[in-house]
Amino acid sequence: MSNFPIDTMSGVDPVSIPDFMSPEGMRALQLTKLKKLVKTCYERVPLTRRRMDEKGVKPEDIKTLEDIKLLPFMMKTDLRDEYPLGLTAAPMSEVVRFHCSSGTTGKPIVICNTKNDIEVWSDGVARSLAMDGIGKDDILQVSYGYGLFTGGLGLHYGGELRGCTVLPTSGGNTDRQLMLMRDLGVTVIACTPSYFIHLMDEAQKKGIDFRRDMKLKHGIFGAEPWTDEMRERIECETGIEAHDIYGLTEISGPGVASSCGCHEGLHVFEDHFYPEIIDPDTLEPLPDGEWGELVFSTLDRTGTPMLRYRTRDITRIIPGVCKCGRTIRRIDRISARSDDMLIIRGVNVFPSQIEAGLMSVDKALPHYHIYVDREGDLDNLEVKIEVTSETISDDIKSLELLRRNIAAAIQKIINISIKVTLVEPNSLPRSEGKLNRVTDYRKIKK
Ligand code: DLL
Repeated sequence: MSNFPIDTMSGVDPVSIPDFMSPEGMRALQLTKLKKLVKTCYERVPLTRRRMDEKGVKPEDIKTLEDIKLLPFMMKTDLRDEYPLGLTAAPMSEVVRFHCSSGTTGKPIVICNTKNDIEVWSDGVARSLAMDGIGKDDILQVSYGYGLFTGGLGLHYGGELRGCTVLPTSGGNTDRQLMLMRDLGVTVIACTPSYFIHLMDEAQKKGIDFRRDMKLKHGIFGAEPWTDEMRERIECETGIEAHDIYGLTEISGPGVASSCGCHEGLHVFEDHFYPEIIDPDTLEPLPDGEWGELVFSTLDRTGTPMLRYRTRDITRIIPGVCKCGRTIRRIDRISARSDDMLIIRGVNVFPSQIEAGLMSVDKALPHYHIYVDREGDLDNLEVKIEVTSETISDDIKSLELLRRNIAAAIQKIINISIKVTLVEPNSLPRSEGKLNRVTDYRKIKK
């Protein structure tokens, strides 16, 4: 994008210049863009206008960035209620592409992308790739699904903008994915972490060794929660560097935030996407460092602009400056969505806590599924975990010891008793896209 008050910075890749802006320069830029966004939404989105009128706020009342708290929030339910195009701010002649996200229930939501929006989005992806040292000498295999889901096309356009050679395999057909990865000397793969683990398993079955047979150096993983423990496991077994990329359809797609080589949180491309952390109960903004719900305002989007969109994702803004020298703020790894929280016997449990516990035990494979049920008044939590075929044929005593070790590692984190069951390899569900790791029979039985 060209609208930054910095023209050159020696030694910095031009696409990354905004990542190093002075905080004061960034705040000034954000305020200018926020004022414009509020005006556009007020003038063109009837729902926002109505809500601002109800609160007695006019666009002119936004004089500082802190004034954002005067503005109403937007939520996924608004996009559903206004389905399909009620929140669109641009004429349809300017919309070049729709994307949709379905969620678990009801109608999908529709997001309109103008040419400008695709450029903003691709800029976020290209800057994510640049942050990871990926560029024109890289071959990028995009194994996220292409279509209404933003993963495939997002990485595709951003990869091309970055100058990579893109291999658009989309999801599925694992044998072909591995064959092309090896034969074309792919250096970067972009897919969900769970699909990459599936590729690792299938490669192992075929006698393919990532270090020996592949040129793969980086994984651009996102679209679902995953843990640092999972990252370490992937890196240790394949020798690649695993990066975290975050985003959502409503705000553009992948490339809203991305991890750098320090792997201490994800830098938000805050010249495009203004982040806030709020207390989901009081809706009050929280100071840096405190965990809460992530809220975004899209500072540059014109098709379906979002003002204070509540993502439901739980994180915090990491205080302080990153060792990589980037000044754009960081959010912590998105380990949970408030919607994913399980309440077990009154205790809040997130699937990522279970993953962190089980990944700390050797021999536990990264394939698990969580089952929740209720007997009478008591909630039961069971975790089924795959182990290798060699392990499953161990004597009963060793298996029982392993089972207990895993249960203890998880219980140490979540503080409630659970049932752990070891199962054979390949017996739990796999997914080409986002993997659902929880079956809550309490909801199904309702
Ligand atoms: O998942 C966009 C995307 C595609 C991001 C490819 C990264 C890579 P949606 O389908 O709208 O968009 O789902 C958005 O997925 O609110 C988070 O809950 C979750 N999510 C996305 N990235 C991450 C991540 C895409 N890196 C929802 N870590 C978001 C944890 C993530 N959760």
